[in-house]
Amino acid sequence: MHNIFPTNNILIRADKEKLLQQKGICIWFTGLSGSGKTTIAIALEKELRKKGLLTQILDGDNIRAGINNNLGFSDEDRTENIRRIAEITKLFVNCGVITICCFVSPTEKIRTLAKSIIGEKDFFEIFVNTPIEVCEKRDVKGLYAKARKGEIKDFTGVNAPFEEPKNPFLILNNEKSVQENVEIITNKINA
Ligand code: ADX
Repeated sequence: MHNIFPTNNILIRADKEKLLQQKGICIWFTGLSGSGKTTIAIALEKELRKKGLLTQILDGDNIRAGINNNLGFSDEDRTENIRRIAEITKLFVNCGVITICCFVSPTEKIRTLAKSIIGEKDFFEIFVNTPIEVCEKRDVKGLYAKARKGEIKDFTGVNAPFEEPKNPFLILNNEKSVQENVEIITNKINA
C-alpha cells in the first residue's frame, strides 16, 4: 500500500460499546446452501432485538446482489467475496454491533481468512450441520436440481467442496427447531 494512511479508531470502540451497552462480536454461520443459516440468523436477530441488542445480518445472496456483484464461485472469487465481507464485518464489530454473517464459506482457508481479518476473539464460528440430502430435498432456490443437471458448475456440495469446520464454537443440528437453535446460541454467547 503506497501513499495510503488508514486512520484507526476515529472514536474508540469501547466508547461506542458503552453507548450501545453491548459488545461487538461476529457470529459467523457456515454451512451448505439451504442448510438454514439465514433462517436461523433472522430468528436470532429477532430474539436479540427483544433483549435490546443491536444486530446486523450480512447474507450471501444479498451481498452478492450488491457490493460483490462482480464475483462468481471460483475459489479465487469466493476468497475475495469473504475477504470483503470480513472487512465490512470488522467495521460493524468495531462499531459495537452484533454482526451475524451467513456465508457458505466452504473451506478452512476461507474461514481462517475471515477470522484473521475480523480478529480471533470477536469471531464465533457456528457450523449449521444440515446434511446435503436434507438441503437438496428442500432445494428452496432450485439450485441443487440445476447443479445436478450440470447447469451450475462449482456448486458447493455437488461439484465443489465443502470442508467441515474442524473446531467451531458451536455445531447446530437440523433436527432441532429454529427456535431451539436460537436458544442454544443465545445461551452460549450469554446474550
Ligand atoms: S461463498 O462460498 O462465497 O461463501 P456465499 O455464501 O457468498 O458463498 O453465496 C452462496 C449463495 O449463492 C447460495 O446460498 C446460493 O443461493 C448461491 N449460489 C449460486 N451459485 C452457487 C454455487 N456455485 N455454489 C454455492 N452457492 C451458490
